[in-house]
Amino acid sequence: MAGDLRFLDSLKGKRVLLTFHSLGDVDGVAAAFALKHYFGKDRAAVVPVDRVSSLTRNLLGHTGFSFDYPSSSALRPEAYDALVVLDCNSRMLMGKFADARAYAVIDHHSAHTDPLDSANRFVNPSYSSTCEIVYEYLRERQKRKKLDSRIALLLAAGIALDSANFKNSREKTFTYMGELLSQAHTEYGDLLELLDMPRTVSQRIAILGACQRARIERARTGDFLVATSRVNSNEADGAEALLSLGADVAFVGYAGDDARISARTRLHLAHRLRLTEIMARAGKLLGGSGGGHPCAAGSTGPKKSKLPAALALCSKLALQRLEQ
Ligand SMILES: [Mn+2]
Repeated sequence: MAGDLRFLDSLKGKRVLLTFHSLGDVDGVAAAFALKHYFGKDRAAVVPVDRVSSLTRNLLGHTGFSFDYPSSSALRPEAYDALVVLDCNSRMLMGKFADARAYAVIDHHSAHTDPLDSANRFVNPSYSSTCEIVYEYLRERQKRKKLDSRIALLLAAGIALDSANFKNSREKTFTYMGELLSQAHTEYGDLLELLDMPRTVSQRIAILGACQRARIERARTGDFLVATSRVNSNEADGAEALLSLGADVAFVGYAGDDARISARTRLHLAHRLRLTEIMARAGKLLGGSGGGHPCAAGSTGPKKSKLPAALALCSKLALQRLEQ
């Protein structure tokens, strides 16, 4: 497979700028730091589009890495030879980089309807995570040379999180995790403990609010339940909570600076539901786009007033597909 990423080979020693989607998560950030170390940590740089998740900040603190620029606004793009976008293939999610010409886009999400302009592209949803793609490349290129233990820990964290603890995994994912844990000198249990962030009170309020306001619809055939709800923050946590409480599909909306919907479903319903396609249609209604994973997808757009209609569209499409 590393052959598919051979376009990265020429970047060694170059001034490479590495970035990832808006509201960066561990997977994108870890993949970026791993490649920065491989290309040459004095010349390559990592910059977030905007802020990153609190878990990501925790892990960076733990491993001692920091961004070369605090945000893309502090950046001088002319100082770099190539832009590499990780864990994202959507213009909508790239903020200031939306119109940049990237040297490469590397992602494990399904292809969005608003692709980034790039000379090279590796977008393959059969991988659990961008960290898995990047590790597969590095292990072939580095042969027996071990990774920096902190880089190995970050990559392992990215795989654990984006595979949803191996729910979205292939056999190879387990092999890679074993190799990474050994290079990180860490046991899996200790990794999970490191990634287990206690919920804040605002998260708990959002989750309970999502349950309180949930609208439950039952499919006319089968025993399927579709839940839709709205929250004032943490829509992804809300959707996950509804699923864990018994919904088969959950759509949770949020309207702040923009409108967002977070969607979740169970693995065995993923093919039937085609959640990423539902999110693409909802995203269009919101004036933006949508996509993601078969079991965890999202849409976002500027038209906040369309959020109720977009949520209604989501539940209608989900019910239709479950009743087929
Ligand atoms: Mn990812």
